[in-house]
Amino acid sequence: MPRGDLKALQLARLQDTVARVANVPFYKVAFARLGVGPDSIKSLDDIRRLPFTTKEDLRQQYPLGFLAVPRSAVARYHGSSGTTGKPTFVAYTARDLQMWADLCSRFLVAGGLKPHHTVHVAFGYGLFTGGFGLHYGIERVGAAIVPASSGNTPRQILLIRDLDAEVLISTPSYALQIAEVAREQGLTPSDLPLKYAHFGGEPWTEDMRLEIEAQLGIEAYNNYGLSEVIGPGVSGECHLRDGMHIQEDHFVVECVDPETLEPITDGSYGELVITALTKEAFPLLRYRTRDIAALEGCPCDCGRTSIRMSRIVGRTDDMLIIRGVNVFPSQIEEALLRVEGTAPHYEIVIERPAALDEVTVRVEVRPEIFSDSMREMQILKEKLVREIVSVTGIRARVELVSPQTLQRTPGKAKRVIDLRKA
Ligand code: DLL
Repeated sequence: MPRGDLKALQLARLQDTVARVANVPFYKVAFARLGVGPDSIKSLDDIRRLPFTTKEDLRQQYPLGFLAVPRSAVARYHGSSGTTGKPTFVAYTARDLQMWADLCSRFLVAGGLKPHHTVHVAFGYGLFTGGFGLHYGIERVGAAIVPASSGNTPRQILLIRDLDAEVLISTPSYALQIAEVAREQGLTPSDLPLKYAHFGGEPWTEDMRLEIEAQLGIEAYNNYGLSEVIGPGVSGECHLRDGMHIQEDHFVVECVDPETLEPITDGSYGELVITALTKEAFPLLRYRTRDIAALEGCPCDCGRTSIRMSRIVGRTDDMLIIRGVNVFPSQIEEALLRVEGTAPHYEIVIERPAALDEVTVRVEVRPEIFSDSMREMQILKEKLVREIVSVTGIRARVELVSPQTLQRTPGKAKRVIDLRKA
């Protein structure tokens, strides 16, 4: 769609959304406080007059204070995992579910999914939006689905092989686990029918993409979303894989300075703030995602006119401030993957034994490199320390651990263990 038409559509949909949420108690109070209402939105820039919505607001309105339709109109509930305390719930009308399937099918098609493909879905089917969200998107494309759900990796490999799946859908970290178990079974990438994968749900780096592609013999695509906004389907890569196309006819994505909340317009990194334009059951205005990324406005060679977002480089709540230096776990991943000899399984432990934070990076050594020679291991360790300093500017302790010792999860990997809060 030409950008002018797209902007006009966004404005009309934004006005409509503001009118629809005006009776949601949280927004009613916020609109009164800010002196805004449905008539205040004359241009897209007026979005800045609207209130932000935060995870904390969702918690305070627990379980369903943000619902904008009667309970009888709800067709499904999902929720976020709630690693800290209670989960947060989100709701969908039947029309929301149709629209969600469309959004997922669009990014899948942009990333090469064809009706003749067989797609193995290793996301959990449950409250998590990954499984069901992608499932109906694939169905909309007309491809065949293997709804494997998460866990039991040997069985996943059996299904992939025996049902000839060409496409894998999972978190990037779980794909590595599938690769690892396949290797243990003596399989090489060419023994697996996989050709493509669509990964999302957790941060990963460009080096991790290369690593997974090599290990599974696939082409891997990135897609992004979050349950509060819809689930997967906010954005995804086209075949050029140069940023994720934001589905702007359904979302307005702003990039703001997380401290001042002022807009960032020059393409540098900031917190993404998302307004859902077409959701009926649970439309949130200016949701502060805590995800840090940059927006790219120049047109993509694929011909799509939407703006694109970079990879998520971190979250405002997982940014580590180590002796005054801001560090994201993804930078540590980048440093580790630059050094030959370590496997892409790591965790970052932060402690504050005295006044200063101390960081220990535990990383697995590749089985073929793992050796009893203290000297060799010491050299590897020193290389890693140097690389971490060069990427992040901080000096971390590196602990090399034997292959297969760090915990594996079938869903999102837990990379950071923060003992300062214990
Ligand atoms: O993870 C939705 C999803 C499922 C997206 C499957 C893509 C594929 P939540 O559980 O609410 O929803 O977690 C959302 O996960 O705020 C990001 O921090 C992170 N995240 C999601 N996709 C990506 C990605 C789903 N491609 C949170 N890169 C978001 C980096 C991602 N982080």
